Amino acid sequence: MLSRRSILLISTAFLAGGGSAAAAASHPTAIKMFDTDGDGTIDLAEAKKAASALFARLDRDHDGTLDKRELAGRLSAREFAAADPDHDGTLTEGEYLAMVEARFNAANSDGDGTLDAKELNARAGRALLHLMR
Ligand SMILES: [Ca+2]
Ligand SMILES: [Ca+2]
Ligand SMILES: [Ca+2]
Repeated sequence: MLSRRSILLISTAFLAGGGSAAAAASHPTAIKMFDTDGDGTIDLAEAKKAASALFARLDRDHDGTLDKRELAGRLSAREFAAADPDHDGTLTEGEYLAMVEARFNAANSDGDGTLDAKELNARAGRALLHLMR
């Protein structure tokens, strides 16, 4: 259990580009943070609500879009280009939430419409969490 947790910490820190490994350490806590209806899983509405709150927090100049500087390494250049179909160098909240929905669906490997702790712990689940906190 300890070694699996260590691997998770290392890979999460790697994905975050050297971001806070401590903040990403506990996925049961992540569920508690975002599970507003208290059913023990994250549904798409809960994921989008958290992502919207993060979007607002990251939008430092309050122009309603996120540029690469505001995203501060959350997305790779390739991910940014894929999320920015009009190539204007910024993401609207709609573009951001479309990416959240795609990552949510990728993470929901059993197709039941919600993410449990196991799904959030998987690679696709961790990629989703980068857009939520
Ligand atoms: Ca829930
Ligand atoms: Ca902005
Ligand atoms: Ca699921």
